[in-house]
Amino acid sequence: MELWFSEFHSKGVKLSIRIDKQLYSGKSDFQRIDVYDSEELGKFFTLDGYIMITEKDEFIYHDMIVHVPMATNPNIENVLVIGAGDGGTVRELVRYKSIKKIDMVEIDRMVVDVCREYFPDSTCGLDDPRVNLLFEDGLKFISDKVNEYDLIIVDSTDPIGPGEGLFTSEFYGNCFKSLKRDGILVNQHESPFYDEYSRLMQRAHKRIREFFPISKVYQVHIPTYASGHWLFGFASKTYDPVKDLDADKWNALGLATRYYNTDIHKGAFAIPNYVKELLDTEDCHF
Ligand code: AG3
Repeated sequence: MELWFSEFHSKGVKLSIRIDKQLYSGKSDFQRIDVYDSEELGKFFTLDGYIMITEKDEFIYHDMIVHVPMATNPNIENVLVIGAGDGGTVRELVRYKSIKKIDMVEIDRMVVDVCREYFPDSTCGLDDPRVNLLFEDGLKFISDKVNEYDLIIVDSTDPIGPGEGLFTSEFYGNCFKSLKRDGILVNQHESPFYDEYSRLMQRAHKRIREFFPISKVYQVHIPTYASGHWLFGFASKTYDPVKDLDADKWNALGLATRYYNTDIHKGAFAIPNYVKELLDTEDCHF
């Protein structure tokens, strides 16, 4: 008998993955967590039925959420990571010797526990002495922080369920306040393609740009996310991610990466016309 995992990417489209077996299923206070093993994509885990990472393509997401801001400002020392319970984002951050402190705020301890067990290649950076792992609501955590961080990375779930607060104007305003005067905010920004997702990404962009003088999106190909076309948001107080990139400086660090390079960095900010229109439109009422 064949076993298949399916996730709807829109009402009429789904992605199905043949699985060898289900390795884990549990319910935390916040969400359902499932871990599967598959021949094609390796192990993968879902939250409330949505794929978060697969062993095969997680490097794309984590390279792009981390190395784009780190290459834009090589002087980043204090970082706040919100969400990111699988550890992949912190794994990439700890490769930078220049980083002094990483506060990682994940609402769901069970996600970290499960990932430590099934995805040790992702969680391996969490025990770095510079990492301060806190199990709290990111929205609450950030509310009293002022002028503290050089970089905030929001590696959240979709804005439905526990991730909802991390897409609100209140949260983005607090991010602005918590960042130093040349701070950068990067967030996972949903997909522009299917309507259900593109509405969420339009709304996120509209809210972020009310606070940040520089607010862009960049794109990335993630085969296991809806449509495979995903966006990250890059918002900042001073740095322009393309003009201020010092490619030679980042390349001199000698970090080996499987997806990111400084050409991809620049190219990722080249956005298709239909996405530009979605981002520029004023007539989305949220
Ligand atoms: N963070 C979740 C990205 C959003 C996925 N959404 C979806 N599949 N509908 C990924 C965690 C990686 N650290």
